[in-house]
Amino acid sequence: MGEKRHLPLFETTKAKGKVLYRFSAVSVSVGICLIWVYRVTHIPKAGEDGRFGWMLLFAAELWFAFYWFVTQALRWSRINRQTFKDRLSERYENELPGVDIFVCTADPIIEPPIMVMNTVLSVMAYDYPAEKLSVYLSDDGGSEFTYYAFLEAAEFAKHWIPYCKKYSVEPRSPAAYFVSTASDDQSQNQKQTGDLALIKKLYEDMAAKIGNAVNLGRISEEVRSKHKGFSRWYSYSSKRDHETILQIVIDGRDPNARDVEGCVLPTLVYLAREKRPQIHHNFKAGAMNALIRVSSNISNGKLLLNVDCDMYSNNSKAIRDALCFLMDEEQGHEIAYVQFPQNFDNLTKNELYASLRVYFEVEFHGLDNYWGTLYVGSGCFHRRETLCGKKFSKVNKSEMKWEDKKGEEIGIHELEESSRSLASCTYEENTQWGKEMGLKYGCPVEDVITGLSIQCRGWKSVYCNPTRKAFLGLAPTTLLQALLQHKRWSEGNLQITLSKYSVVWYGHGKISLGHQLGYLRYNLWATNCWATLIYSTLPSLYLLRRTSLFPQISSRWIIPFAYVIIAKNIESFVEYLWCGGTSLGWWNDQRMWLYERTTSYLFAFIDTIVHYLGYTDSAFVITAKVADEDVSERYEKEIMEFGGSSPMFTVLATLALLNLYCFAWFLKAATTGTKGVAEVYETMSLQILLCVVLIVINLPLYEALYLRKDKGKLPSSVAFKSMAFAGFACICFKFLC
Ligand SMILES: *[C@@H]1O[C@H](CO)[C@@H](O)[C@H](O)[C@H]1NC(C)=O
Ligand SMILES: CC(=O)N[C@H]1CO[C@H](CO)[C@@H](O)[C@@H]1O
Repeated sequence: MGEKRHLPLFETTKAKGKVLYRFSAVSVSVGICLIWVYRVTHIPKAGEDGRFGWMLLFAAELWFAFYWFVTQALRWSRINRQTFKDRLSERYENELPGVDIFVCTADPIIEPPIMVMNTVLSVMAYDYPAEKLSVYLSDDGGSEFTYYAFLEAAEFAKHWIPYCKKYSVEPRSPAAYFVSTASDDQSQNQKQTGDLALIKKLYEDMAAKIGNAVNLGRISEEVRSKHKGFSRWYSYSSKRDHETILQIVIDGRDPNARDVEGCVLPTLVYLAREKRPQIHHNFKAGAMNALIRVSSNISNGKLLLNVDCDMYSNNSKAIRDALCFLMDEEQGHEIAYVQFPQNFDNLTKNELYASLRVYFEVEFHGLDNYWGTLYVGSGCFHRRETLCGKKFSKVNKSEMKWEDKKGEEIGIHELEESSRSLASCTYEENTQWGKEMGLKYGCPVEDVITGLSIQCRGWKSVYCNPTRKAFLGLAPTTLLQALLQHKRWSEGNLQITLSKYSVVWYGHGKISLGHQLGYLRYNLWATNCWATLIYSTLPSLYLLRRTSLFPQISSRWIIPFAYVIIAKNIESFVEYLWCGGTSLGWWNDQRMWLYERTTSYLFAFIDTIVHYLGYTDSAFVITAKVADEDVSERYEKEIMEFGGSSPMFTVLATLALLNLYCFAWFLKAATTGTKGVAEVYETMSLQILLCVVLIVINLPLYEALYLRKDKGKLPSSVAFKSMAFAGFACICFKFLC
């Protein structure tokens, strides 16, 4: 035993491919310096055409170089971590801490109750002692339907959990499990086939009941009379105005709360915190803080897990993975949280709208090298104490072990009653909640800022990314959704940069330089819009005037440009394939890179500035249109969705058309003009290449403008506007400027 104590519960290894990567990084940085030298020594003279464009391009290149340097901080040293769950069980099986799991939902229409219940069921069925497990559903929609679905799920869980344990099924979200059994049915024996049919029938009954209630738009009187909890909705007036609704649906301590095999069930709690129109509710951060307080009164687990309502657990042992870090004798007491990656269940093969693949497969492994993983709001295990504001201390260590509750047993009604006040909307007045305690308020990416403040209090964090993904959610399935998601992220991150929580000053002296750069990579997302806009318009526009902004093809200065372009792209291509993507996926990723930077980031940047100037209303009112039924069909076929008239689409179409017009004009002039064709190509080759790449990457957009007939094409209003803008810009640039 004494020997074994010294074997750690987790191990850290260096990622492969470091030498090759570092060589390419160093050589690219040499190339970048040469480009600067060229720019500085070849500035067009005053009065010569292109001087202004030259300066702008140089500024864009300086920015790109700076940002490129920042991203290298996430790649320089990458590490992987492995856990040893068998050692954990051997040593601590009886001392495992209580775990409180928070599932947050906000809207029964956008987040259908049946999907939410699959997530709830998947986390209820974790391979973990049920008496130590509690699941809390925070329903910011305050919806009776979600509550009803929750009651039905609690009934179904009595069959589902024993079934999962008996046959060790994976994954434990019923919907995902039934899909996986449909494709392989060899693995089951006779008995299981029978049980499977039975459980599937039960699931379908449950889904049908929930679906019926939602479709009817009401809960039947029969159901209402059976569950006293519905009486809480008598005083309910709207989702923005109601008292706290809190129900302990399954009380784990109750000897009658057993599954069909007679085993203990996890505690299950429904919470819709109090909402009043005049009091700000702070979105998800507010919901999380209410959950932290309510759960401390009911189960008070030492470990908290929060998941978004679409992120079901795909690995029933994930809690044990997290505990391997937090209970490690050597380093565990320094670790505040364990973040898992966000993976998606419904990506198509070539990831038309990109995914977070490179972030989570490459960059987070680099951040982890600084013990500095970001908290990204879902799939994260926290120590309760740290989330409640505890500073790291070497002396006063945090224990992550089970402690029996002392004191008298409180009845369930008293417990509900006392917990209810903790979720009232005035509870936080004059407290540190939202500031030093719990998740921080006032930023669209409250999770990132919360993670940073934990790290600045001296704690470490860990990134756990096993091959088999622990959580699977839903990725956006339309272009607009994807762009809006990135707008929200980049806007929140830019706000952090400009706030008192900016890593530059807030993190100064508290976290390492590399770690700060790692944060900056995300915090400065939005700022990329300007350089990208310059690069995707100016070189093409200067084609119209036949002004060259790059070295000639025969000049030696072309070499650094060519090298940086080629090496950078090969590197990102190889990296993408190495993370498990496809070649076409990489190409789609490049397109999304361009689209995000020229719309999401631009709008995020402008909105942030407008916000700082004191205007509260967003400059752009962007509404996501409700998708029609063929949207998912087109998504499966990987046809880009441009339906809906958003200003974002106008920007995209204008940029795409601008490049097309410039190229067409240039071609016509070059072939009929007086200047020798060869000479034109000789001096303008890089500009032509850039323009052609921009045109090729925009092919799906031209198609949506001119060729498609389905509902996902660009609306004609957007088409006219963008044609006018692009044409106007070209004419102005050619003749007026
Ligand atoms: C999800 O879990 C299943 C096993 O149940 C596994 O086969 C699959 O690869 C996992 N999905 C991902 C994306 O890792
Ligand atoms: C490719 C894929 O799995 N698409 C699915 C993504 O999720 C939506 C909503 O659940 C499904 O309708 C799609 O079929």
